[in-house]
Amino acid sequence: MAEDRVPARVPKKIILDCDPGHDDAVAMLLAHGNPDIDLLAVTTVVGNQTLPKVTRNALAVARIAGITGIPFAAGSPRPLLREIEVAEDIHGESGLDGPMLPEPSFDLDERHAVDLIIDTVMAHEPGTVTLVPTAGLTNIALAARKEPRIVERVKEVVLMGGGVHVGNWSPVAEFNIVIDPEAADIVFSAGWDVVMVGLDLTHQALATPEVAARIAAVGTGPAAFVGELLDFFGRTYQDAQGFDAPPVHDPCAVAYVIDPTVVRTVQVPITIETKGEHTLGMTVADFRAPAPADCRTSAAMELDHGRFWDLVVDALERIGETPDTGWTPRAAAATLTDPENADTAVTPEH
Ligand code: PIR
Ligand code: CA
Repeated sequence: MAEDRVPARVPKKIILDCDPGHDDAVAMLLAHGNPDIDLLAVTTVVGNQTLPKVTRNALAVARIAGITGIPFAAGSPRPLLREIEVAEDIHGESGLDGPMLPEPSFDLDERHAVDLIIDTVMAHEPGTVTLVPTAGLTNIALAARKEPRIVERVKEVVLMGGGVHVGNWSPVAEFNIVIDPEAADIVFSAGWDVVMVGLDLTHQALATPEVAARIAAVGTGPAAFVGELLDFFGRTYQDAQGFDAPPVHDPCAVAYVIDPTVVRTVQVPITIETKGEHTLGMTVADFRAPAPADCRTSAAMELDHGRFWDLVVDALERIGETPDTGWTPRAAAATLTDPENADTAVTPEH
């Protein structure tokens, strides 16, 4: 039959380097639930919160999402040169405030994230592994310096960070770039292909009330968890930046890997400002002329909002209910615990 001759779609192999982080958690769920992604490893780096906090959060999200059988490793506890700067106003004291978080159900890989990234890239065929950083670029820069052969071997780097016409941590700089501008400089100038999924794009990925309703309608534990994440994220984004609906940045990078037609990109030379007094961490995009033929950087400019959220909802539907999440929805917890303990994770007794 004709169908037999249709080649099976080969899932795209990715390493997610993150700092969960509400939107990082959604990126993990999308990568795990989408059949066109083969999630090889998850690595963490200081960013939205300290390294121990974001690493714990990554393991908690893994348990809720039912991610097992792949390595998770902790990476750099501070930027290359700068002091640590966390995004507590947006992500809270834990880095993932809002839902209660279960204890992790498996241990970290013993390797440093930088070594896990290098080992994973070198263990796969050249041109098959995509790096998806959704945090400061410290681990990725260190990996490129420690084992320069990964620069040629990686398929491309699809990162959430930066922006062409917009900042969020300063008027012109985005958090993931400005917290470690030297690392960003190394990554953008290394010579591999870099797709900058920046704020121009991610500020279109708004979790509107309609989106929240679609996620709630999935009706599973992991979907309810995303609902609680977005509730908290929506409130802090309203308070801190006056957004009516929160922009869910990090899954946009994963969505681009799944289906590049969901995102319109333009090839443009991009350099990182590492010295500016008012412009530190700016991703300087040169639109004066068409990009030269050897330009290896591009910027994401336009999102298909409907198809992006279709991908997220579809991933949650495929994940379905997960066994042993150790997670209790807030609404259920309120009836199971007395208010004094409302902030401690509880496992209901059946
Ligand atoms: C989001 C982040 C940091 C600060 C703010 N204000 C909002 C985190 C997200 O996890 C995302 O990766 C990126 N950094 C967006 O700037
Ligand atoms: Ca992030």
